Amino acid sequence: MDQAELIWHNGEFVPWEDAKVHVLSHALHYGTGVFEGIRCYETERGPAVFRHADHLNRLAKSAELYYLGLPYSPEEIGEATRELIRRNGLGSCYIRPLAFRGYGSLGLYATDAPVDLIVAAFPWGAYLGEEGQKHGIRAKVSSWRRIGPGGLIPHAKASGQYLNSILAKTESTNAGYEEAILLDERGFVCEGSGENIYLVRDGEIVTPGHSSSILDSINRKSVIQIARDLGDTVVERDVARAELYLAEEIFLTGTAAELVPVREIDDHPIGEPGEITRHVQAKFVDALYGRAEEYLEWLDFVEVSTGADEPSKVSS
Ligand code: PPE
Repeated sequence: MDQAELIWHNGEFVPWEDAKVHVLSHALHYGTGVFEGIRCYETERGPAVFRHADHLNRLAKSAELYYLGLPYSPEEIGEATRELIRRNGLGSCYIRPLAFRGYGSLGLYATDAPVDLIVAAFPWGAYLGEEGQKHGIRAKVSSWRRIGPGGLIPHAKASGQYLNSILAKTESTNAGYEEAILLDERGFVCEGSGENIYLVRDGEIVTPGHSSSILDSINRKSVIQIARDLGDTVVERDVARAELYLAEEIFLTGTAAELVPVREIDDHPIGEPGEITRHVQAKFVDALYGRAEEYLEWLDFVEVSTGADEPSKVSS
């Protein structure tokens, strides 16, 4: 992976290679962590974090749902993140805050093990490839079902839950596909291993709703709003597996992946990205890079000193 200089660790900026934990940290054993995937984009007005507050609020909610008391408020984490981007001298980058139960005790009721918090920010390119963003990817419905609301909390972004995504992603990659699509416990379409899914059927955008075990996604909210603002109809409802094969267009969204069209699913051709996918993608990318006036409020600009107001040194 691409490294940066510093990582924020429990309130301190430490060198990348020194950001370490004890091997008996609780989260290593049980997956007791919650995290975020956030992106910052180099805009004309400098680096800007996309929907920063929404991501940090989701982090706080995920922590609460898994009984992890966050040692810092979303505002403090946001400030630390902006400072980390400045100190690392980053423009476009991926941001990974992680709160996890650290070293102190093992066992399942380990409330005396502290909750540690890190924020890392580093360069990370297109998750499913630039070709994928342009021409679409090949996906496969997984034999693994997405975790259900009866056993875990699909709405939350918790570390341990990702074993489910990893099983699906590994299966689809080993079978030669670029992404896995998981069905929910009922057998309806849920989402990708790290992205939400949308189909175009009879000219309307259809996407599974909150009762389909989807993550409470930030980009899904953005894309639904963008599509509606563009005049498209968006319907949130259960989606049957065969509808994937019958769809006119399919695309995925996620922070790491951004908006990625699907050109083939379970060996059924969908084709090159269609008209609706293209216009939503174009506006979405404009929003990410601060080129869409109407969505500027989604950006948290990182003030970077230009050095202009530093006293100039006059040589004698
Ligand atoms: N579903 C899952 C399971 C998921 O992990 C993500 C994000 C999404 C949907 C889309 O959510 P949002 O980013 O809020 O629109 N996946 C993150 C982690 C990916 C990884 O491989 O790590 C991400 O995209 O950052």
